[in-house]
Amino acid sequence: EIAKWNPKALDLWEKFAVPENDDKESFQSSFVRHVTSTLARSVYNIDNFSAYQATAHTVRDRLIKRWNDTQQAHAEVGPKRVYYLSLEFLLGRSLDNALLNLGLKESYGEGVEDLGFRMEDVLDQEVDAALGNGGLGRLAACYMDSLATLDYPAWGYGLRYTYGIFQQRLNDGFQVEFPDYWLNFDNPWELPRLDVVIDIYFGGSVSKYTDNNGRVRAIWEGGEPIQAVAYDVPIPGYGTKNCINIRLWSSKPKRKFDLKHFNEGQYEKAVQAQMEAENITAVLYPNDNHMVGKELRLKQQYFWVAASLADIVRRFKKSEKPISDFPKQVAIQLNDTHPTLAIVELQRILVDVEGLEWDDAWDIVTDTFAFTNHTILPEAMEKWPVPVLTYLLPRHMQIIFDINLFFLQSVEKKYPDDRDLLARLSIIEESSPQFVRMAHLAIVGSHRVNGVAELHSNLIKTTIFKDFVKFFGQEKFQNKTNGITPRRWLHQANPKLSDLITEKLGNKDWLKDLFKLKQLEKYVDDPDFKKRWVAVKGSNKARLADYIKKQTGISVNSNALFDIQVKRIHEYKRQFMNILSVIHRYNLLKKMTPKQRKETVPRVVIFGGKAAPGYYIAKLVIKLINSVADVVNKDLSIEDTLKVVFIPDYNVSVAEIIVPASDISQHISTAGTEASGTSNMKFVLNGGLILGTVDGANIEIHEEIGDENIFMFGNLADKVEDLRHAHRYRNKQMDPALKAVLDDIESGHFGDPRIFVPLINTLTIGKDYYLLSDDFGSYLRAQDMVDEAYKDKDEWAKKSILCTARMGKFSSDRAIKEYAESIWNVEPIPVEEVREHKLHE
Ligand code: 7GP
Repeated sequence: EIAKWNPKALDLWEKFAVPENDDKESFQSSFVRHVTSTLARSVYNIDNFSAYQATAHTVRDRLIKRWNDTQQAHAEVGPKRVYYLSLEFLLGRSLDNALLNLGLKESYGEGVEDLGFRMEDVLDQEVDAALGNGGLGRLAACYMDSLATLDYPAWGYGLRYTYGIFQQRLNDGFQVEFPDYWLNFDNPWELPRLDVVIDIYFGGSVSKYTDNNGRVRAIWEGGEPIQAVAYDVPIPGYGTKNCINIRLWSSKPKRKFDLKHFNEGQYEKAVQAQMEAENITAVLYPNDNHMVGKELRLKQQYFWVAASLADIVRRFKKSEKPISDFPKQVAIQLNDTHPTLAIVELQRILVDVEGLEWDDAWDIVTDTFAFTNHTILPEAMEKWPVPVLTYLLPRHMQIIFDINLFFLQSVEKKYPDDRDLLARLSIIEESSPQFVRMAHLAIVGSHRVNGVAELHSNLIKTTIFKDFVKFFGQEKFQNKTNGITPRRWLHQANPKLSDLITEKLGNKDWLKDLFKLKQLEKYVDDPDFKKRWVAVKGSNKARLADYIKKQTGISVNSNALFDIQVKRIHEYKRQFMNILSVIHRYNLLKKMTPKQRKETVPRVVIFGGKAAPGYYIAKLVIKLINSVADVVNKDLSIEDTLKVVFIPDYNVSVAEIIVPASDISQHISTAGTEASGTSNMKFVLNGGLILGTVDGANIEIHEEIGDENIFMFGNLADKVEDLRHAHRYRNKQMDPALKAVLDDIESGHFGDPRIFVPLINTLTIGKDYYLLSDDFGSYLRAQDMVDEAYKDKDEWAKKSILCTARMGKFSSDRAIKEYAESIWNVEPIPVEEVREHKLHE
C-alpha cells in the first residue's frame, strides 16, 4: 500500500527489483553475493558444488519473482484453476531446465566460466528430485512443464517425501537398495511456507445432531491432529514469464511434546507421537504398477488430499463466490486412484461443514473431478479394507457407503433386478473383510474418465470399466494420449540436435509447436544435413560410451548398434525376453566363422531400471542380465560383435544421457499391458528407431512415422486371452529357439543355474503369463530386420530424421491442450498481458 501512495518509494522498488532481463554481470554479482552471504564461503574455498549452489540460488531468486507475479496475476483475474493431484512428481534436476526455460543458459554459462568454472560440471552437481517411480510420476512432471509453458492457471499437489525412490547399486550382479536422502543439503528449488499449515485428523468418532432446520447431521471429531506444512516448488514455463507451483506437503507433529508422558518420566513415549507424525511423509513407496496395502500408504493418501482440498477450498472462498460456483472455478484431475479420497473429502466438507444438501453437494463434486487411469494390470488396482478405513476415517467410510447406496439405487432403477450388475459395479467388494474399490469410487465421483493411449482407452472401456460404460454412456470415457515435454527431452538432453534443428528451421518456434518438426522432412535427402545428423547421433553415443565406462568399467564401441531397454523392471515389460534373445544371438555368434562374424552388425545391448525391492522375479532378471554380461563381455572369441551392459541407478538425469544415444530402443510389453509408455516417444523424438510390440502408444507412433521407420512384432492384444488359455489347459509347445536358450542357462553357462530356477519356472510351471514363448519367434525375426536395415547407413539416417520430423503429436503441450479444452474447461492467463493491461489502467 505504501508503495502505491508514494511514487518515490515505487521508483526504489522498481530500481532494486530482481532483474528481468538478466545479463552476465547481474548473474556474476548475484553469484558472488550468494557465495559470500548464503554459503559463507569465498573464492579461496569454493568447489563445483558451491558453484552449483550459488548458481541455483541466483536462478531461484528469478524464479521467485516470476512465481509471485504469476500468482498475483491469477489472483487479479480470478480464473478457473486446474489442480493436478499426483502422489508422484519425478522432476529430476532443475537447474539446467530453469536456465533453458528462462533463456539464461548462454549468459550464465559465460558468466560462470569467467569466474573459473565450467557450466557442465556445475550442472552435474545437482541431485535428482526423484519423488516418483516411473511413467506416472514422470508424466506428471512433463505435464507441469506444459501447463506452465502454455500459461494455464494450474497447481500441482503432492507429498514432499524425505526419501525419494531408492538408489540402486549392484553387488555381484544383484540389486541392492540404498536410501535416497535427497534433502541432505539445502534444496534451493523449494520455498518453505511455514505459514501455510493445515491440521489433518485421523481416527476420532462421528456423532449425530439435529440442526436448526430439524435435519439430522453428522459431525466428525478427529483424534490428535498432524500438521501439513507447505513447500512450494516453482515450475517455470518455456518462453513465457509464467511460473506455476507444485505444492508439496510435509508432515509434522502439531504438539511438539507429550508433556503428560514426559512428566511421568516416559521420555520415549513422549517423542513417539512426534516421530509417528513425521513418518507420514518420510518415504515414497517404491512400487510401480503394483499396489501394496500398507496402512501408512493410506494415511499418506488422506493426509495429502485433505491438506490439498483445504487449501483449494480456502482459495476458492477468497473469491467470495457462492459455493455452487465451485466447479466453475475449480477443476481437479486425479492422477490414477491414489487421490480418490479427495472425492469423499469434498463431499464431507460440503455436507458436514458447509451444510449443503447431499444431492447439491454431490453435483458439485462430480462436476469438479476427473480421473485418469494408467494401467489395467489387476495387481495395480487399489482397494482398501473397510475395517481399516473405518477406524482411520470413520466419517469418510460412512460417506463412501452412502455414495455407493445412492449410486446402486440409480443402477437398480435403470436395470431392475440385475443383481450381478450391481455386484460388479459396487464400490464395495463383498468379500470378508469388505474392500473399497478405489477405481469404482473414482469413476462414480468424476464427470470424465480417461485412458492414456488409444488402445488403452479402448481396452478399459471394453474390459475393466465395461459395465460403467453401459451405465454412464460413452461420453464420460475419453482418450488422452500421453505426451512428453520437448524442452527437457530434446532441447536440454540433446543440445546438439536441438541446435541443428533450430539452424535448419530458422528459429526455435518448434519448441512451442512440435508439429513444426515436419519441416525437417524437406532435408531427408540433403547429404550435408544427413551427415551432420549422423554426426550428432555419433557424439551422443560417444557421450553414453564414456558414461558406461565410468559407471561400469565396460568399454563399448560407439560404432556398434546401440540397442537400449531402460524402464522399471517388470515381467509385463519383458526384459527377460530381451536377455534371452541376447543369449540366442551370442550362441549364433560363437558358431560363426570369422568371415561371417565380420559381416554381422556389432551390437551393444544396454539395460537399465529398478526392480521394486520386494519383487523377487524382477530382481532375478537383473541378476541374469549381469550374469550374461559377465560371460559375453569377457569372451574374446566373438571379437567385440556383442556387448551387454546394465547401467545402475537409472533415473531422470541418467535418462537424459541415454535417450539421445539410441539407434534402437525396445518397448516390448505383452500386447495390451503397457497403457502407453512415454520413453518410446522420447527415443523416437531423438531420432532413435524402435523395436516394439503392438501395444500402448507404440501403435500411434507407428501411425505417425510410418511402416518403414519402425520394427513391430508379436501377437495382438485381442489374441492374448486365447493364448493364455492355451497355455493353461493345452500344455502348449514351447518355441524351440527359446527352449535351447533356457537349456543353455540350465547347463550353467551363465553361473550357478539354481539361482534362475524360479525365473525359468514362470515360463513353464507359471504357464508363461506374459507369452514370451508366443512372441519369441517373431521377436527374433524383427531383430534380424533391425540388423539388416542398419547395414544401409544412408537409409538408416533417413529413417532417423523422419522419426524426429513426425513426432509432433507426442508433445505434452498437445496432450495438455486436449485436457484443458475437453475436460477442465480452463483458459490460459498470460502474466505479461495481465501486467500490461494493469499498466494501461
Ligand atoms: C504408467 C504406465 O505403466 C505407462 O504405460 C504409462 O505411460 C504411464 O503410467 C503414464 O501414463 N503407470 C504407472 O506408472 C503406474 O504405476 C499404476 O500405474 C498406478
